[in-house]
Amino acid sequence: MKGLYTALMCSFDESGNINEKGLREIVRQNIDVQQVDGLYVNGSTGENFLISKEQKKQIFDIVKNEAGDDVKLIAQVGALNLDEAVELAKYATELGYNAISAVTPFYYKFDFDEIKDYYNTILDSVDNNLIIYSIPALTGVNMNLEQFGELFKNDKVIGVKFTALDFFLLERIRHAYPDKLIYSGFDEMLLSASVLNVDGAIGSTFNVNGQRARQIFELAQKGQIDEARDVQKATNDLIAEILDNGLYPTIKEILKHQGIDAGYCRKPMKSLNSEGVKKAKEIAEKHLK
Ligand code: SI3
Repeated sequence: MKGLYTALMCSFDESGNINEKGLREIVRQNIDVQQVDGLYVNGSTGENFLISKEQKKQIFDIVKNEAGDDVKLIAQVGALNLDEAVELAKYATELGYNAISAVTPFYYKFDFDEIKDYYNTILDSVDNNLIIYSIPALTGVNMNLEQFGELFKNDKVIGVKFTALDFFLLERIRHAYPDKLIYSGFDEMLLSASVLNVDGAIGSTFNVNGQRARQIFELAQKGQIDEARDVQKATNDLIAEILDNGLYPTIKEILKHQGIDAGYCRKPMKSLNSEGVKKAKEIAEKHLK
């Protein structure tokens, strides 16, 4: 399960329905062109928290059907409704997803016992392994080293997708739990995470910049830090402009510019106005030629 995973985008039509043709094209783009090792399905980038349970299942179906066994598939099933998370975990497992992942439960201020119960409840229901999805900036949930260790006591918790700025904690987790998988979550910090010996990365910008992500990761693994830094610089020049223009809508516009039917974002996320669309094309021309 090591390697680089795209946090997969989904294509929606203007009414918010899944655009199956577009989703299949995005899957193929990631497998055939970006050549990532796997896909992380229904994460933040997939606008998971804006869609219905039935749509989540539909996306799991389409992606598995398109990807087959070409790459590894991780199904993000985390939901505030624990019954839904369990149902999705079972669903994705039956489809053949290689692992599941679940965001830490958010919005209410759950204590750690509640968080632990959430993960163990999901895992008790399926014969599959789980990757914790930790993204404190969006969830407000900050777990410490000991709490990660508590969750890791369940053998089916095989790792963490670490989307956080606290690299002291990342380093501590790496050394305390060498057998658990750590995936870097911030694409702009991939080199720094790679130097700390993460096992892989999961990123939204890999939808359009996966090849550079691989270069950074592999150069760092070989100890070619100067070269890796150059590629990270080129990557961050791209990411800075994407973030400035609007993260997910800009990635979608770049995909469209490359001939992929990436569709619209789900409301309340807005799509780009004509100026934003123009800017997205310029970003693609400037950084992804
Ligand atoms: O679940 C997911 O879609 C992700 O893997 C998210 C991933 O960590 C991204 N984070 C968010 C909030 O989108 C990053 O790839 C991020 O977009 C990128 O580093 C730009 O900041």
